[in-house]
Amino acid sequence: MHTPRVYTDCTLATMQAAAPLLENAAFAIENGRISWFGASAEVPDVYAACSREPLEGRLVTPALIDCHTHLVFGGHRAQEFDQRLRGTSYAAIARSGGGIAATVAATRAASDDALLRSALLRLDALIADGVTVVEIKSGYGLTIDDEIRMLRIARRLPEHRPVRVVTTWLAAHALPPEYAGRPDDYLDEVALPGLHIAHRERLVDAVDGFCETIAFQPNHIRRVFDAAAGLGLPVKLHAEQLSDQKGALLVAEYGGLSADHLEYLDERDVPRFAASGAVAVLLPGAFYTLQERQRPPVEAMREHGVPLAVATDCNPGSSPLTSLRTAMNMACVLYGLTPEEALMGVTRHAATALGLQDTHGRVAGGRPVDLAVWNLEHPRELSYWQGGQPLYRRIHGRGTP
Ligand code: DI6
Ligand code: FE
Repeated sequence: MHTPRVYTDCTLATMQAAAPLLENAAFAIENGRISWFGASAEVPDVYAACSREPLEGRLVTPALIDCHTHLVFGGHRAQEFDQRLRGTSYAAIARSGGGIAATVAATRAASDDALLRSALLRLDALIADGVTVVEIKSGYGLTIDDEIRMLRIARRLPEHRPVRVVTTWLAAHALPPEYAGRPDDYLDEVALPGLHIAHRERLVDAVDGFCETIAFQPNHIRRVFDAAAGLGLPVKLHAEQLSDQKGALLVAEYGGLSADHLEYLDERDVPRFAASGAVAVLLPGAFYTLQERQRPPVEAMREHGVPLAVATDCNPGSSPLTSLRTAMNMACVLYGLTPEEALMGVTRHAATALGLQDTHGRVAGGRPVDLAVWNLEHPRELSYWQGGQPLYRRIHGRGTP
């Protein structure tokens, strides 16, 4: 039995629908769980003898969740950034053998140690922004062994940092050169048997695909989703990033966790997507980096009650972004989210996108405690400030991250 600890004098963003923001708030932690929260002036008598820490008016939020990243990869693609600024398109670079294929070559060539070290550097940047749960995808190995290697390295990160890692099988990310023109063979020989092996080794929390003209078509994604369903694994999809492939409707049909990107989602498909309950994960870092013009149909999704999450999509090609607060700022400035929606998008809705809604993303009695304390007064400042290091500290209980 651990003595409870009481924190007072904070502004508490609970992310609960009923009382989202409590001013002059306090909370108590017992055995790694939130045992009470409420007004600073009303701390129950049972906590009278406990040690108290005043937070001096600081903002407290649930620790942040980055629900879409490709954090483990070899090398970088700064030269492609240069090429794009000179007018070559992302798709043209991909077709000429650069793009994802370039990172696949660099990832295959990198040692486990090199992959781990570079992922830790990016993870440290996310952590400095208050992130404690990170989703990480495979997808730069594209052989059974290299895809599994990526997920193993992702799963090792919590041995080095106090985070929780959720891993996603994304072998259907791009067609490796050795399978050019033979997507079904690639699925038969790599993506699908590899999924079975990785699942058996308990390395897979969910299954993803890149549904795009330059990647896999809906009929291929169906094969991947059928395999996931056969294993009882949830699905998600890179959908409608560069064109409307009706990927979001596939996610809806399979009862998936989320459809991610959605710039080219047709407004007329929003009601069906909304009815599925899946989360729309907005990735404004990719939109910004690729200088896209078409925005996701945010207003229609809002109207139909689609939960909107926000993530970095940290990857070496379309979104070399390691700041979730910057993604929040971009979601507000580029997509018109409110700062409240952006914070929901990296807490409550991000948790739902990972199937963690019962334990993460909200402040509620009895839940494991995982909180971020900020040198800020109001939640909207999280989306407002650009750069800087407003994180004061993290509070997490035994048994968490
Ligand atoms: N996420 C992805 O997986 C692709 N685009 C995106 O936003 C490609 C990533 C890459 O270019 O490496
Ligand atoms: Fe992505």
